Amino acid sequence: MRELVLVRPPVVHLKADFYGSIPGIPSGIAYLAASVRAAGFPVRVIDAFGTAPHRFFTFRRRYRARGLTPGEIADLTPRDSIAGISVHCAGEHSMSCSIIRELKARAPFRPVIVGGYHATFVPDDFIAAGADYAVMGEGENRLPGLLAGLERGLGAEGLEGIAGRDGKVERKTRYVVDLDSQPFAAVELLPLENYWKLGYGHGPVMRNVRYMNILTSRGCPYKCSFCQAPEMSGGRWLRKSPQRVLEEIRWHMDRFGVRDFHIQDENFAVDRKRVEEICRGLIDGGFGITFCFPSGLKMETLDRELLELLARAGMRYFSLSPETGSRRVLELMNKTADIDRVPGLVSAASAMGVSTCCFFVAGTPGETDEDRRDTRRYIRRLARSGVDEVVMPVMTPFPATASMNDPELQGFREMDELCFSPVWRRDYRKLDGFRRWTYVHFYVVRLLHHPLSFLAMLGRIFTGRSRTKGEMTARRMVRDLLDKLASLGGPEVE
Ligand code: B12
Ligand code: SF4
Repeated sequence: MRELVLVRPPVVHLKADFYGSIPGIPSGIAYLAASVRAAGFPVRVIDAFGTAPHRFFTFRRRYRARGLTPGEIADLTPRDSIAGISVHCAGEHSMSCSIIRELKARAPFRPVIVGGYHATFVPDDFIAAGADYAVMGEGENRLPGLLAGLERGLGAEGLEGIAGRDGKVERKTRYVVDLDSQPFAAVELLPLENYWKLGYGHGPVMRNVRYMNILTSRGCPYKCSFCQAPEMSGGRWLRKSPQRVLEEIRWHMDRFGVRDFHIQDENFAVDRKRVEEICRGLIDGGFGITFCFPSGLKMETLDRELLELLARAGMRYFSLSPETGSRRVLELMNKTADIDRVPGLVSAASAMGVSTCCFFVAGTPGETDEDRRDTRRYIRRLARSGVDEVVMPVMTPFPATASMNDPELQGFREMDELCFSPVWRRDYRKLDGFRRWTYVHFYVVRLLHHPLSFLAMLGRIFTGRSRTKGEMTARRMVRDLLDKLASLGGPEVE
C-alpha cells in the first residue's frame, strides 16, 4: 500500500505586507492524518514551515516565504507515494501550484491530491496546475475513499465532493463528520519541538510552556458577507461532546506535556451548556491548564457569569470581533454583533485577570469617513474599558464570499495577493493610514487610563512573558529580522 505524504506548504506573504503571515501548529492536517491512518493507510507529514521556520526565501520576487522550498519538498517526497497538499489560505495559491509542478516533474504518474480551506473554493486552478484531484470540504469522509480507489487502480468514481481531471465537480456544502468518532490529531507527525521553540504562534505563546492548537467544534451558523466559513460548512456547526473535549485535553497533557491550549474553533460557544460542562470538567478534574481563544469568541454567546466560569477553568486570553464601531457597516457586512456589550465584557474579563483583544476590519465596501470616525471613537471607548489590544486588518475579498464580486474590492492580479494588507486596493494608503493612527489613538488612551497596565505591557515585551498577540509580535519582529539577515543570499524561487 502506498504511503500518503501530506504537505503543509511554507508560509508565504507579500513582501509589501508589513504585518506578514501568522504561522502556527497546523491542526487541520493533523486531524486529517489521524483519520486516514485509522482507515488503514500509512501516512506522514512534511511540514514545510515547521521543519525550517527560521529560513526565509524569496518566492516569485514579490513574496517572502518561510520554510522548505517546493523543490526541497519534492525531493523529500518518495516517488512511489501519493502526495496530498493542504492549501489553507489564498496566500498559498501559487506556492501550492509550484509544489504540484515540482512533484509532477520528479514523478509524473504519482497521484497528487489537494485539499484544504482555500483549495475547496478554487479546485480547478490546482487541477490546471497538474494536480490529479481536489478534495472539497472536510477531508476525513472522502480522502480514505479516494486512497482506496487509487489502490484499486480507480480514481474518484462514485465519490462526491472531489474534482478530477475529467472536470466533474460535485461540491459538498455541508459539514457532516461526527467529531466524537474522529481520532485525536496525529500531532506527533509534526515537528512540535520546533513550534514550541519558536516562542510565537497565532495565540500568545507562554514562555517555557508547551502549547497545542485544538478544535472542539467546526463550522459556524452565521453568515457574515466577508467570511468563507458559511460556505465551507454549509451553515452547520458540529461539536465534540464535553467528555470528548476533556479526554482530548488530557491526552495532550499526558502524551506531550502540553499545559496551554489554543482553541481555534470558528465559534466555540454556540452551545452554552456544552461550554459549562467543559469548564466544570476542567475545574472538578483539577486539570490545572490554561487556554485561550485566538480565533475569537462570539460576543452574543458570553456574559459575566460564563466569563467567570471560563476564567476559573483556566481561560487567560480571548478575542472578540466587533469589526466596526458603526451599526451601518455591520449591516453592510450582514453581521449580527451587539457591539454595546463589548466594553462591559472586556472590563469584566480584565478584572478577572483575563487578557482581551478586539478585532476590526477597515475598508468594508460602502464604509464612509463618518463610519471610520465612529470606529475610532468606539475603539477609544474600548481602550478606556481595559481591552488589552486591537487588531485591524484591511478588508480583502476571499473566494466564495459576497465580497469577492464587490466592485470596490477589485484590482488584485492573483489570489496570492488576497491578504489582510491588500496593497493593491486603490484606497489602501488611506486605509492603512487610518489603521495606523487608530493604533496610536488606542495606545495613547490606554496609557492615560491604565498607565500601570501599559507599563506592565512594556515590561512583558522586554521579558518575553507575552499575554497578548501584540506583545508577542513585537518580539517576533526582532526575531524575524535576525532570521531574514541570516537567510540573506538564500534561494530565490520562481
Ligand atoms: C485554525 C485556523 C488557522 C490555524 C491553523 C492553520 C492550519 N494550517 O491548520 C493558524 C492559526 C495557524 C492559521 C493561520 C492562518 N490562517 Co487560518 N484559520 C483557521 C480557522 C480559524 C479554522 C480553520 C480550521 O481549522 N477548520 C477546521 C479544520 C478541520 O479544517 P481544515 O484545517 O481546513 O482541514 C480540513 C479540510 O480543509 C481538509 N483538508 C485540509 N488539508 C487537506 C489536504 C488534503 C490533501 C485533503 C484531501 C483535505 C484537506 O480536511 C481537513 C479535515 O476535515 C479559519 C477560520 C474561519 N473562520 O474559517 C481560518 C482561515 C482558514 N485562515 C485564514 C488565514 C487568512 C490564515 C492566515 C493567512 C492568517 C494570516 N494573516 O497570517 C494564516 C496562514 C498561515 C498558514 N500558512 O498556515 C483564512 C483563509 C482565507 C483565505 N482563503 O485566504 C480563514 C478562513 C480565516 C479568515 N476568515 O480570514 N489559521
Ligand atoms: S466571521 Fe465569524 S461569526 Fe461571521 S460567519 Fe465567519 S466565523 Fe461565523
